[in-house]
Amino acid sequence: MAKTATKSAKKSAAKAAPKAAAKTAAKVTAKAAPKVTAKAKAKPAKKPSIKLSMLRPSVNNMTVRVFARAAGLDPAETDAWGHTRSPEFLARNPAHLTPMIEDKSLPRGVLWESCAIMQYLANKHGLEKFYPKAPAKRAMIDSAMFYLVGTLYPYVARATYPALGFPQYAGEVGHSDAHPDKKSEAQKAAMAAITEPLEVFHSFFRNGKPFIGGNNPSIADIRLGATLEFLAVVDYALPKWAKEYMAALEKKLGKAYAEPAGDVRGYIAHVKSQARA
Ligand SMILES: N[C@@H](CCC(=O)N[C@@H](CS)C(=O)NCC(=O)O)C(=O)O
Repeated sequence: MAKTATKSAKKSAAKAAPKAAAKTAAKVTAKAAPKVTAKAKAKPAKKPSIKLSMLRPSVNNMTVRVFARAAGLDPAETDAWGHTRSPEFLARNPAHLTPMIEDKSLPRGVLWESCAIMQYLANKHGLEKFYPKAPAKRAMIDSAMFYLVGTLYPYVARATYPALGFPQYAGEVGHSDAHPDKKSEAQKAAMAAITEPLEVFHSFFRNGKPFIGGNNPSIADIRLGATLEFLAVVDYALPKWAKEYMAALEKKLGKAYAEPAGDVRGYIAHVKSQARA
C-alpha cells in the first residue's frame, strides 16, 4: 500500500479495525497499601515503550506490531489511517509510510521501513533472540529480509492489492492507465511467480529447521509470516510446509502474533464478504 488508500478501502478498514481497549488505572489507597519491605520496593524493570504509527490492515505494519509485542516492547500505537499525507505527518515522514516509530535518539526522530525498525529495536534493546549478533547468522537474516522486500513482496503486492482495494506500488501496471486486461494479466503472472521465491525461503533459508532463525522465530520469520497472511485474499493455495510454518510461528509467538494478525484477517474477511455481496 504505497499510496493513500482509496476512500472505500479507508471506510472498510475503519469498520474492520477493532477499537483500542480503554485503559483502566488501578487505584490503591494509602490506607489499603501494605507495609513496604526492602524486597517489595525493588520494582520490576520497566519495559521500554515505543511510539508506533500504524495501519491495522497492512502486513508491513503487522510485522512491527508482532515484533514489538513478542519482544515485550509495549508499543503505544497510533492508527494513522487517513493521516499519512497530512502536513503534520509529511513534515516528519516525507515518504508517508507506515509503520513508523518515533524515537528521540534517532537523528531525524523517526524511522520507517518495517525491517529497519525491527533491526534498530533489536540492536537497541539487545534482542539477540530475534536478531543474532554473530555476523554470519545475522547475514542470513538480513539476506532473507532483503530478498523478501525486494523480490517476494512486490509479487505479493501485485497479486493481492487489487483484491484488497489498496493502490499499487509506483511503477506497477495496476497503478497505470493500462487496459484492465493488462492489469489482470500482471496480477495473474504475479500469482504464478510467487512459487519460486516461496520455495527459496523453505529450501534455502529454513534448510530443514523450523524457522529461518533456527529453532526460534527471527525478525525474518515475522516478516515472512506476516507477508503470507495477505495471500488469503486471493485464495492462494499455500504449500503444506507454508501452512505448517505459519501455524508454528503463531503457536510460538502466541497473542503477540494472533492479535495483529486478527486485524489483517478481519480486513481480508471484510473485503471478501464485500466482493461476494
Ligand atoms: N517496505 C515498506 C512498505 C511500507 C508501506 O507500503 N506502507 C504503506 C502501508 S502497507 C503505507 O503506509 N501507505 C500509506 C501512504 O503511502 O500514504 C515496509 O516494509 O515498511
